[in-house]
Amino acid sequence: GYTHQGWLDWNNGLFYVNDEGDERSGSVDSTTTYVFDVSDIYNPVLVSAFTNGVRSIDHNLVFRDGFVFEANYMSGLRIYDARLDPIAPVEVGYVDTYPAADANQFNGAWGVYAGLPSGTILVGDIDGGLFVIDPADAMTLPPDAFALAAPADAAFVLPAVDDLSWEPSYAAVSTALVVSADPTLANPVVDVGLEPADTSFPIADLGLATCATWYWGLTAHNLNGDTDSEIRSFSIGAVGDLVADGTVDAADLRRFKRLAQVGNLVADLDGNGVIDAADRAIVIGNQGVVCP
Ligand SMILES: [Ca+2]
Ligand SMILES: [Ca+2]
Ligand SMILES: [Ca+2]
Ligand SMILES: [Ca+2]
Repeated sequence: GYTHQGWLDWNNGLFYVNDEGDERSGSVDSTTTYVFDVSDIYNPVLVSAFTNGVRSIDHNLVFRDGFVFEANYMSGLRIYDARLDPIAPVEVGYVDTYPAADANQFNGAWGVYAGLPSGTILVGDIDGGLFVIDPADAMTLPPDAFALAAPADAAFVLPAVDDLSWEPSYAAVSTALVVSADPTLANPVVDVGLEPADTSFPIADLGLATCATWYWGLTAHNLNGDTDSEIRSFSIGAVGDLVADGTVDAADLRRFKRLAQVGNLVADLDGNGVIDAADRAIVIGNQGVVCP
């Protein structure tokens, strides 16, 4: 290889490094940049390498505010989002300053500057000259696909303790959580905006009716479009279905007693702040109720 240049992410103790020899020598198939952990400066460790799958050479890079901006010769400016996983940045945009080709040769962009207060990116191109780029205009891809985590599809939940959870979506600038009684998420009863880094939401905070099945999904958004998750369902049993399985029975009464013994307010079924005979009466009164 030929180690050319790099930039520090001070917060994470990482050093992003361009090797401009690996693509030429054939030791890698596509543009590859390396990440070193330099939090112990006397013991740097190569922790990962990342690629965008394009066949060009990486030359100069700048790290700023969680993004890696690279001047990658024939493939131009490449922008990687390192905010969610600093050792596995994901390409979220580009401006190909050398449209004629993407080979591993020394034409195109070889300098990048990301230090302007405005956030404007400057790129020097051997053939095309100076490019002045608003990174928002370079974001060319919608957010990455992402999976829902929990609960499992069609599971029963206990709203007082269970959360909805999911993977983050790279390159999202906002995320919406939608809950509906309809399997297509039409007419949502919940449509709440979240931060892209949020990966869970308490079911209790959704204010959903009990004895019902609910459908949920998320949409990740950025300037280039929306990426929807799958749609899953979960069901909430009758009040007192403390072993969440859709039926209120003796097992729920046993669980109520255990929760009450330790003062766990999950057993405060009427929500008045104390666990007492009134709560126990709810579990007993609902014995045999099957929901939804
Ligand atoms: Ca390289
Ligand atoms: Ca190109
Ligand atoms: Ca039950
Ligand atoms: Ca109570």
